[in-house]
Amino acid sequence: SNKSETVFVTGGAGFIGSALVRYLIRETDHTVINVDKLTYAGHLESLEPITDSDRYHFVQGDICDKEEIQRLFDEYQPDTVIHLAAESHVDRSIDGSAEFIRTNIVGTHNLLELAKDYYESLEGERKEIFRFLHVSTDEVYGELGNEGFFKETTSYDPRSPYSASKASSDHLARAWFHTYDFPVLITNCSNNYGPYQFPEKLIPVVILKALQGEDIPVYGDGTNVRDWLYVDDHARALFKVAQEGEIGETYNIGGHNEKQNIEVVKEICSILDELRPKATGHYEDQITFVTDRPGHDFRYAIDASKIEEELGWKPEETFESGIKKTVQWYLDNIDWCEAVTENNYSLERLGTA
Ligand code: NAD
Ligand code: TDX
Repeated sequence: SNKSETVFVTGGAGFIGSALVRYLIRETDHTVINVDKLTYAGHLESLEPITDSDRYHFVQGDICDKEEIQRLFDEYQPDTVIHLAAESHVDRSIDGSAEFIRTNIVGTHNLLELAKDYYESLEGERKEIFRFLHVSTDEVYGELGNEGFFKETTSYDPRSPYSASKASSDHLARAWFHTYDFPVLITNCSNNYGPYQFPEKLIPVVILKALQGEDIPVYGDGTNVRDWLYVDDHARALFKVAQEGEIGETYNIGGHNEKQNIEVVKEICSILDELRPKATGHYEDQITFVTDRPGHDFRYAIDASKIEEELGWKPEETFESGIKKTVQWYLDNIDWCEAVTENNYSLERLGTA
């Protein structure tokens, strides 16, 4: 629809959520309500490029908080909900799963319940256009061997506390569609990379460790395969599914960029050799093979033909161009990295508390 709508985004201060919010403010005339708890992974600095827009509103809130979320639906009357808030890091889920259960499962359940109540209170066209997009991951499908791709019909087989919690939330979202006719859509996307990714995920870890002259940690033998998608391509796909997807359907999103971890790491090292040469030696010399992640999924690969054929989406960025842009972004934004990793981060500093 071309009419101006209100989009309620959860987790909009995170990596993908902030890319989506920046996209919505820049490329559409929709109003955006960004509800984010600001955990260690949420940073208002990532929204600075659009914070001045009068179509952008930030609320610090927890998706598990019933009264607050209900109040926000009543106050802002959204037309679309795009739910990204989650605990997202596999290694953290292995060290402690409680927050993953709380936010990803209990929080999603709470949001579904309150969004359904709100939806049922709508009438006429407002009710017809309402949609709830639940944003998920390819990790719910488990791991692949050397062959094959995840399709929307692939059986769920999550193997980490993180992916098990996401699988659970996907099942809840799907149940709300079948049981209550609540207008849910689900997306399952492969590994994202790009600007503003928190320095705990592989690509920013490699860039920052390399620049700091530290060991670059590669789990196991580095042959595990991930399918990489530039984050802005994901943001565009999410908006397209929210607008044009068929209610009750699931869409896999991926970039056809399968790479072994070691290939990715070496590619980043060689880009850095070019952009920021070391006085002696090469960044590759810092690569260190470390103890493997427990239950480390071997390979992920997405078959994205459904979203490509039915909705006409396809990635714009190649891995080669996207990874260069990403490395350059981290070189230019070391201050963002310092801000998001410091503990005394203050809301007042950004004037949006
Ligand atoms: P992220 O960790 O960078 O951001 C998560 C955001 O959610 C943070 O801003 C955090 O403050 C917020 N949040 C956490 N708990 C909350 C709560 N209880 N209430 C409100 N806000 C809360 O994650 P990301 O990488 O941007 O991922 C976003 C979503 O996309 C997640 O649902 C994730 O499972 C999914 N996903 C991620 C990838 C990827 O490669 N990063 C791939 C596919 C799907
Ligand atoms: O230091 C590292 N060394 C390393 O070899 C890190 C942090 C990771 N790895 C490996 C593990 C994985 O095979 O690199 C690969 C990518 O690791 P992560 O960046 O932690 O991502 P992954 O575990 O694949 O999960 C990501 O993609 C799917 C996101 O974190 C999830 O939120 C998303 O659902």
